[in-house]
Amino acid sequence: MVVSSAFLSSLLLAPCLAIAQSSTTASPASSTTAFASQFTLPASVDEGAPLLPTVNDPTAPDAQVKCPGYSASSVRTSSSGLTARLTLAGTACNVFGTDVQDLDLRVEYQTNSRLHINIRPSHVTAQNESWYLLSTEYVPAPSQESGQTTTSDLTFSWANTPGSGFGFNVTRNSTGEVLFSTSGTKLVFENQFIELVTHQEENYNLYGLGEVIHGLRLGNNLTRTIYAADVGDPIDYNLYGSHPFYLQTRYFEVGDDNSTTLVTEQLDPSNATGNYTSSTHGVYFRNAHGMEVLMRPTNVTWRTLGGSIDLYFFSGPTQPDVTHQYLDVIGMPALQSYWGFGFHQCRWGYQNWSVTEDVVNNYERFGIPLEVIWNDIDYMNQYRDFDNDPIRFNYSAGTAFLQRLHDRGQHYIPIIDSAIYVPSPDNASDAYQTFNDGNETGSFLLNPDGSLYIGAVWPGFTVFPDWLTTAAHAWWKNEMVTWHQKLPFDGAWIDMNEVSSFCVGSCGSGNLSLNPVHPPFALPGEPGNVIYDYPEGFNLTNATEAASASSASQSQAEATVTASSTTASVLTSSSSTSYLRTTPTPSQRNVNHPPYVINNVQGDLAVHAVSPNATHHNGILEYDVHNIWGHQILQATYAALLAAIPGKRPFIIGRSTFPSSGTLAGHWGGDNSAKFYYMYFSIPQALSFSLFGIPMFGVDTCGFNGNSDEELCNRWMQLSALFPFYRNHNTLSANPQEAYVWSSVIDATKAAMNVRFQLLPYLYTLFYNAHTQGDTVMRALAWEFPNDPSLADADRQFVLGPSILVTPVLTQGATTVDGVFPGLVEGTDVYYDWYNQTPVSVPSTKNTTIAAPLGHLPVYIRGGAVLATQQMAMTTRAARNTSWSLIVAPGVDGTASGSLYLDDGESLAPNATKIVTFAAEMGSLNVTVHGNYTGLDLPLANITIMGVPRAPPDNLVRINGQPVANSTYNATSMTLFIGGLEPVLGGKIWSANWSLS
Ligand code: MIG
Repeated sequence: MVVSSAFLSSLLLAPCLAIAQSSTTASPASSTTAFASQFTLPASVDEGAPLLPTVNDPTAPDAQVKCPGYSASSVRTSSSGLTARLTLAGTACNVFGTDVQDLDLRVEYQTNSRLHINIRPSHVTAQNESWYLLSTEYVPAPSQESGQTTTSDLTFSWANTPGSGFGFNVTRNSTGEVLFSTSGTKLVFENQFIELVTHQEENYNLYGLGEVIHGLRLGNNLTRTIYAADVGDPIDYNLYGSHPFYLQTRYFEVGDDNSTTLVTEQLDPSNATGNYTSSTHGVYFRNAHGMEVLMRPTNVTWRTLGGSIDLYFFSGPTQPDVTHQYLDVIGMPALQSYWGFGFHQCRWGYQNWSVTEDVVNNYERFGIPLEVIWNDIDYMNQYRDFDNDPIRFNYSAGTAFLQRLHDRGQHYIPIIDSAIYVPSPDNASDAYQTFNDGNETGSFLLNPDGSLYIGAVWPGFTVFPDWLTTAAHAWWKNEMVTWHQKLPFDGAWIDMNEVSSFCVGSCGSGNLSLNPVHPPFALPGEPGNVIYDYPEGFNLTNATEAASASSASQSQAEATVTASSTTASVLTSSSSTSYLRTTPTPSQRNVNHPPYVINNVQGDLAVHAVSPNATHHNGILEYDVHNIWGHQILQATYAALLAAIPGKRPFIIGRSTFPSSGTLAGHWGGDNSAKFYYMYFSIPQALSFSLFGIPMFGVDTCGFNGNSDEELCNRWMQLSALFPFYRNHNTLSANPQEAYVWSSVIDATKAAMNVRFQLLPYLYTLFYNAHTQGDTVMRALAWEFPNDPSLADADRQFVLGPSILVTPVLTQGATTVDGVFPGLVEGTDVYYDWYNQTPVSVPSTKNTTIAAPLGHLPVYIRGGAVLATQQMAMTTRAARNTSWSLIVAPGVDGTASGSLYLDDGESLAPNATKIVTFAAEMGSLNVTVHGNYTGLDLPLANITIMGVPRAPPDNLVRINGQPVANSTYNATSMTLFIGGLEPVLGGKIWSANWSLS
């Protein structure tokens, strides 16, 4: 193929791009789309300017030294808050932008527990000095609750301090703690840089600030860059989602005289033996710009590339309080459909309908429940959205397949990519109506000159929806509804919505006749891509396979030697590169290369993403709204699914998220690898998303990149079974890892699914509580046991709701796992082994070694719970038809309680619901029914009461006063098992109140 001169010249014009060799490739080795000979973009199209992140740049100016700060005047105080003018207190420093002379401060006591502070420029002096104030149309920003007076538990105070100027404190009145303090530091407010420095005590406990792959507790030596990025789960870097929210917990040791001392070290379980309390608060910085939070030993510094200071403070004083208060602002999590809690199987590389259906059939053949089968981009016609490949995934065969799935109570989810193919203007047969429809309605992002912004993703050169237009939302809805008429899918998997583009800038402009172009890198399995290795210990546990794998990778390595030597020379030559540093131009913004360089994982802001200068139809630059692109496609998709499937809760799993995304969608952890440490990271990532209001979370079980193996997949299929979103997903050309691939994994999966299915009514009730009250679903130990400072960084265990403790094996080769049973040694809590129902005996130390041979997931019921369970079945629809059981697990005081939410499991606004509450104390259980949903009024098969010290005398087990014939006591496990309930209770267990004594 001849390379167009327009394309070459566009490369030559780009100053920092070296021209790598261009090549044509035949159809990719294991790709499922057969292309004709195709132009491959050179790797250089995705290279940005060489940048040194400011946090790593020893020559960078220190704004705290150079800048004058502000001074407050015209302060007006009212019962509901305060307003003031902030004026630059000296000569402008212009360190990373142009200083703004006058700012407006507005403080609002919004509720008793919520304080809002906004600082923004007083007036816009020039168009190109503007700062984008995030519209409430896109991201909610509630104002004061009417009638709010000064009963707030938070107090805002301020002072003009000589030398530093205006600073403020936020104090919690009930505890007297200063929660947030900028006193004595300078406020810096420039058109491309805002800095707010806050004081912190030593060893502070901060959580959140996502999305990041990191331990749950963030520590005090971390720069949290927030800038939505398409990148495969690097540790400690910015990732897909943007969540500028943190939760902070302080622990206090209580002295004999009731005095309290702040705990400033991380305690381990053995030395946390005193008497402690804690308090927790939250801070949300509502800003969609590229951002950085510098966590340092005694301060936390916020920096953003624009916008306003829009801070919400939540007084807590407990984690559940803070989460409720935060979710009051950003919105409660969507209630998921019941079927969404079934098991999902996905992979990149199911080449056609019959391969896909084989997977479904294999699950059935091996007796493993499967709820949802997914297709990745393989199904698309040359990677075009809303367009199935006419041969491999044609609509009529697909519709018949989906009918078979739906008949069996199963579901189907396709991936939908964020970018839209632009057909070649030279080739009439390349026409693509989806593009035309969007283009005609002005639904796509533009260049500053008003032409289409054209990047590159899987299909070739692409455009990107402009979600700030109503046209784009209408167009997207129409596309989805039309496509749904051809193929009745059940939900949507939204990928690449950071929004990702494989080249810097509008690389397709002038080059469209080359379309469809191949991405500027090799796909998995194509020559030149990475060679997959295996998880840790594979050579020990799979010796024979390991030997053949190593010889295979040897020959693969020889085949790719050219590619890797190219990479090496690129690295060598870049070591001599000098960095691009830009300096502020008065009153102008450099959006592509801001003077302040955030530590973006991709370097240049335009690498592997739509460039900051891409322009919305209303004139707003992508620079100002980059982090909400991912959220807005979820909004559009939610509306579209509701139109396509009226009245049903939209099922959406999205990659890039922002505060409020949980009201629309769930999230998966992105491109992890088949490594034990990524299995560990799934826990802190999930717990962080609990704080972000996105409880529908799970990761690519068994690992995305790389080859999984039997041991890892065995452990991981078990662990993920206790996560809300349970999906196995794999990359293109990696070895298969469906649960039926290894016999031990089949057994382990069924064992863990058995637990999951029994707990589905409980999990669903937890989601109902999340949706209605803002409760979390997956919980950190620290949140459930707030007075134990040794749990501050506990993230190798978790609690599902309040009552299910999960202590997984996370390391290769282990047959035991160390974990804690919080409160057990102290005598405040008891636990029961899920499998044998026996109370856990009190260990001598808090950290306990638990037997966990391969195939066993340690799960415990925390005393104090009444759980209503159903049974495992091949689908959740079938499970909903099984009879009920009750588990009563008393706490140390002998009482237990619980609740159960019931509805049809799918209606957005169910016309009938039911809530059943359970209250047990020594010798009795009362069941109270509210509401009129009758769909799950099925028989009660049995009741298991745990921790019963001795057998009750004959005939003394009664229901509604009538003796129950069938009860057995097991002295070893101390359980009382009561069966034969149907004659007494009838076949409709939730139709009326009843009691057991
Ligand atoms: O960069 O659609 O995170 O789950 O399999 C690859 C192919 C694009 C990234 C997603 C991954 C998905 C893959 N996609």
